[in-house]
Amino acid sequence: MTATTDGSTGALEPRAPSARTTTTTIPGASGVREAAARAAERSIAHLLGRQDAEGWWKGDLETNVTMDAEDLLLRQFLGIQDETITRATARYIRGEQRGDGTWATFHGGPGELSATVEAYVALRLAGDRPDEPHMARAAAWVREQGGVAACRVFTRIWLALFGWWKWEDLPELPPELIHLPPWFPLNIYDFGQWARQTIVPLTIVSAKRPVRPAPFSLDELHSDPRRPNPPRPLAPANTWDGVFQRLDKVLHAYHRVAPRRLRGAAMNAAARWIIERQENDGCWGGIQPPAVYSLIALRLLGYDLNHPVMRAGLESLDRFAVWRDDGTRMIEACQSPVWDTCLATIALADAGLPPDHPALVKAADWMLGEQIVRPGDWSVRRPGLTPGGWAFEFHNDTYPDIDDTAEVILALRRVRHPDPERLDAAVLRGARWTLGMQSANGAWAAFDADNTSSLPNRLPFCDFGEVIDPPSADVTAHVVEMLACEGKAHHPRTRRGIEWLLAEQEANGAWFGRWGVNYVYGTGSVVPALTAAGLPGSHPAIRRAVAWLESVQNDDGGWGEDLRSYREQEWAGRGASTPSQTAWALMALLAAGERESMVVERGILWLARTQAQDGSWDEPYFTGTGFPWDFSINYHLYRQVFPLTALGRYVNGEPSVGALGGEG
Ligand code: R03
Repeated sequence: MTATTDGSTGALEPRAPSARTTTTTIPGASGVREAAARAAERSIAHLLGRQDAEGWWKGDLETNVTMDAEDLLLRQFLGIQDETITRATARYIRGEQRGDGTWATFHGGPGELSATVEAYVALRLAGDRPDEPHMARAAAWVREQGGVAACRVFTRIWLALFGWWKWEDLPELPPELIHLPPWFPLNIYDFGQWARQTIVPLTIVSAKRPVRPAPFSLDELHSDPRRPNPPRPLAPANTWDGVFQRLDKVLHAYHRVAPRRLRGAAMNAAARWIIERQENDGCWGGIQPPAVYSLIALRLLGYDLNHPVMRAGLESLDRFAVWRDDGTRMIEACQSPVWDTCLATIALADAGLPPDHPALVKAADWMLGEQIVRPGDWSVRRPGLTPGGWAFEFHNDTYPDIDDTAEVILALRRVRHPDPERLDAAVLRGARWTLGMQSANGAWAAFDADNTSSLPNRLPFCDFGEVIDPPSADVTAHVVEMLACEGKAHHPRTRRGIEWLLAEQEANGAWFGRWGVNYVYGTGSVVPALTAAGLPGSHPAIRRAVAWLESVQNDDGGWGEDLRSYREQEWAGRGASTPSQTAWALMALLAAGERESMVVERGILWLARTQAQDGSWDEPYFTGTGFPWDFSINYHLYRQVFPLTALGRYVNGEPSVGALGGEG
């Protein structure tokens, strides 16, 4: 796949994965081992140099310019524009535009309409004129793609706030939703936690239908300015889409006659729900969408910008801003310190750092302080379960996640902490919470148990990302690996998880990756888990996975997988080699007993060859997944921690199960 000058991809169909065919001369096993040891040493030094004084690691969480555009739109709506922020943010947005005038949602991706529209509007707010070449190119492309009318609902909500789109041409979100009990279809707990936290404030916005004066028109973004929203045909009445489209029409009619007291009471209940869930640092769930929509909703209910809730919320958003050396400001959709710290701890330990190394003890201390011991929204489905999970972010007590909890436990077990009883108690509590969060099908999801209703996806509002949180192979694998290391490989719940994983293996031998790209991530998560749980490398499922990984290794010895594999099967395992994905493949192959194979040696040499002098790796490609295809993440620490994990396990052998601690 060749990237052209503007970052877009020259080839749009899978080609031989690496454009360069390099013949790597294998320097003999000892040579490979030495190269791996040297690269690991340099990587250890690099990673240790990036640990915060408090003990955590946090890499930038890069996504796409809708985050930056929505920051400027929010400031415009609240009347809190700031010239310095506008200039630095606009500079970042301009820098992400490609030669064809579009913005994408991942490195090398195709132009994406909603991101391009939001970026265009943000630059107009920053003073860029429609007749400037970069703006005219963007607008022309937008019109070709169907204009604003073809954008996702979220984008059209942002435009409706300024009268650039009609509220009646948006799906209705009635605030009365808040009153639906947890057993009623489409109650807010049927939605994934991120969707729940976003929809509740949007029901207030949808009811209020605010319109701030638009500082300029956007006629140039409509394919036909005389018909900005050409009517779309209703789906047949006997289809789910048809049913929900008609329901939406009824809700629009209800909006016009809704009794003011009833609607007011519902909005106040929604406001209470929102305020109860604001975290100590002012954020909501540690992610951008609930924060921006909660601030708008509360403002519409009369909360002054100086109200403590509003001030804390705005300050929390400021902390999502990364001010970069080039004078640009990038907004993170979320922050990943817990995730980065546990992964860095595992990498350093598996690379041979002594378990009582000060950096590891400091990291363990910080992680222990992050354990969540109060109930969150997850307890609606698990009322009797004792809290004990970890979240992804600095402050997010309401929504611990199972993935982070499993990986934190695996990390803690690699550290010899001066207070072992404290560590044991925290691990035990976390493992019990995780066991209690198992879904009915035997697997684990990210934030909730049994969050699998098929109805939310059918709502006209839900046209972006995922809106439910079903179990996935990668999270289930991380849990199974953790339970095995805790001596629970034969626990009935662990066995159910293993059976589920074996049943989920794809025909080609891979596993799907929900929170990482994609089949290489899923397979790189599952194989180490199954072998940690006692499956031999000779198990047919493991052999099929090894065969698949060998079949998709690039000519240069690395592995890579383009995000297009979420859309087109032929991209499965195909793409330019990247450090994190090469590492995931190696972690699976090493766990499967392939240490001596040429395939592994070529992969190890690819990592050694592509490492920078300072011990780091570069990775412009996005290998993290927020929502398959719709929302991709470049976790900037992935390119450092996973290669070190793979190199460490190649040099030192697999972390031995059980020896890491935990009772039988
Ligand atoms: C692999 C790590 C462990 N994992 C944590 C994953 C966290 C991923 C970042 C979450 O950030 C989000 C950004 C979002 N955007 N839009 C939405 C959203 C959610 C999370 C969103 C989409 C649809 C709806 C509501 C919000 Br409805 C930018 C478990």
